[in-house]
Amino acid sequence: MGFVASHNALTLAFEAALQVVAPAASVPYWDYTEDHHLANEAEDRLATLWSLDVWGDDFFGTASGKYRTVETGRFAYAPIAKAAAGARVKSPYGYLRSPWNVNKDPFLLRAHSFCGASYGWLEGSLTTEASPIDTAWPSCKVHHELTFAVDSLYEWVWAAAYAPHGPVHFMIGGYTHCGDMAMAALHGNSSSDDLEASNVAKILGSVKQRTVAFPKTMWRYGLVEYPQACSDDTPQALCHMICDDPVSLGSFRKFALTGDMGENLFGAWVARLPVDLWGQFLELICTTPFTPGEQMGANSPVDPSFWPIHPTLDRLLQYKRIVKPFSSPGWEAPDGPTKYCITDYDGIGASDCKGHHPWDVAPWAVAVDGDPAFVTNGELHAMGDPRAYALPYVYDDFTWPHCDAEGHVFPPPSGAPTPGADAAAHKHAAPEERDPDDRGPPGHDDDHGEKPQEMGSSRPGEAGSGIRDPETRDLGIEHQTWVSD
Ligand SMILES: [Cu+2]
Repeated sequence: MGFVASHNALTLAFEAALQVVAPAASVPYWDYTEDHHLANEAEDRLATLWSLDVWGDDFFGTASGKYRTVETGRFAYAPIAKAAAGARVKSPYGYLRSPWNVNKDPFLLRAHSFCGASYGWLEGSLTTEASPIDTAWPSCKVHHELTFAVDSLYEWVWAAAYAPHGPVHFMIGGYTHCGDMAMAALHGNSSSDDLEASNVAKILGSVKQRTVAFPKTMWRYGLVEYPQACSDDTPQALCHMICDDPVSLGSFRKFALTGDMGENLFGAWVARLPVDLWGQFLELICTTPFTPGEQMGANSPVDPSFWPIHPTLDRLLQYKRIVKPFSSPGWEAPDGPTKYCITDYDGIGASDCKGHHPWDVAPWAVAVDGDPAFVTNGELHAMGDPRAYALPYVYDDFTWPHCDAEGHVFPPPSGAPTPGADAAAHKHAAPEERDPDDRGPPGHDDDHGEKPQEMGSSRPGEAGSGIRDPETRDLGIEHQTWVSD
C-alpha cells in the first residue's frame, strides 16, 4: 500500500538532487500507454515497441549484443556500482543488485525478453491474481479501467502495482544467460507421451517467461540459496543458485514441483512432468545462471528508464482525484481484511510490511513549505491531492488523446475542483506520536507486478514517449501470449 506514496517521495528526492546541478530540471513522466497505442497498430508489435523513440540514443538508449548493454547514446555503458565493504545486501559479484541477481557484467542490462521468449500482447487485467503471462505492456484500456472502474483507494493502489505498470519494468528488464535451456532432452528421455515434441516449444516458452519470478521466489521461500560471493574471476556460468542436491532431495523436489508451488514457479505443465525427469529438470534450473535485467529488482533505479514510470501513475491518480474521486478514500480495505503488502516471505511476521502503512515515514525527505521534511505515506498521499497543491510540482496536462482515439475516453477536467472532498479521510499520527525508528524502507518493493507467489498466499515538462507517426490500421493479428525473438 505504500507503493505510490513511497515512489513519490523517492522521485521527489531524485528531482531535488537533479536540481542541485540543473535547477530548471524536473523528472518527466512517460505515458507508456502511448507506446502500446503505437505498437498495437504495427505488424510486429514487440519489434515496434522496442524501436520507438524512447529507446533511441537521445532517450534511454538501445540495449544490444550478447550482454544486452546500452552501447551508444548518453547512457552508454552506464556502470553498476559495487556495494560498500560490509554491505548487508549485495549481489554475489558484489554489485548493488539483489542477492539473487548473479549478473557478472558491470554495466546496465536490459534484456527486453526472457531467455529469448517475450511477453506478448494480451490485454492486461486489473486483478492482482493475474499471472504475468496474462499481462502485457500497459494499455489505455487498463489505465481507463483503473481510473473509472475502481472506487476505493485501497483497490486502486493494489491494482496499480500490477497490470497498469508492472510489465513496463519486467518487459524492459527481462532475463539473459539462460544456457541452452535444453529441455528437449527431457522429451528425449521422457517415458510419457505427455511431453510431445509439439509441446516442448510451448513448455520452453512457459519456463523462460517464468524467470520473471522463480529465481527470486525460490530464494525468498528458502528453497535455494545464492552464493555469498563469486570472485571477479568466477565465470558467469559457475555463479548460479544453489540447490541442496536436487537429484536426491525428494522433499525439495516434491515441494518445488507439485501443487500450487510447482504451478506458480514453473507453470501447470509440471504436473505432467514424469517423476523420473524431476531431478533432471531441477538440475537444469539449479545450474543455470539466470541473469535479470536491472528493472527486475530493487536496483531498477540505476536504469534511467525507471524514473519516468511511476510519475505516470501519480499523474493518473491526480487526474482521478479530480474527475472521479474515490468513494472509499481511506487506506483500509472497504470490504474484508486490509493487507499492506503481499506476504511475509520469512513467514514469521518480522517485516510487518514496514513502509506500507499510512503512518510509516517515507525514508526520503521531501520539501514541505520549502524545507526538507520526513513525512508519512498518508501525509504524502494527502499532499498529492491536486486540490491540496502541497507538493513542489504540478502536472501540466491531463489529456490522453491517443486513448480517446481508441475509444477509452479521458474527459478533460472541467471547472474548479471541490476542495478537500477526500482529504478528510487521511488523518495520521502527528510527528511527535511517531516512532522515530520507524523509517525502514518499504518491504519487497521490487516485485514490479509479477504474480504474488502466494503459498496459501508534469511533472512540469515533457511528457510521453516521443513523437511518432501513428498509422492507424488494423492488421487483424491475433493476440498472443508470447513469441520467440
Ligand atoms: Cu514500479
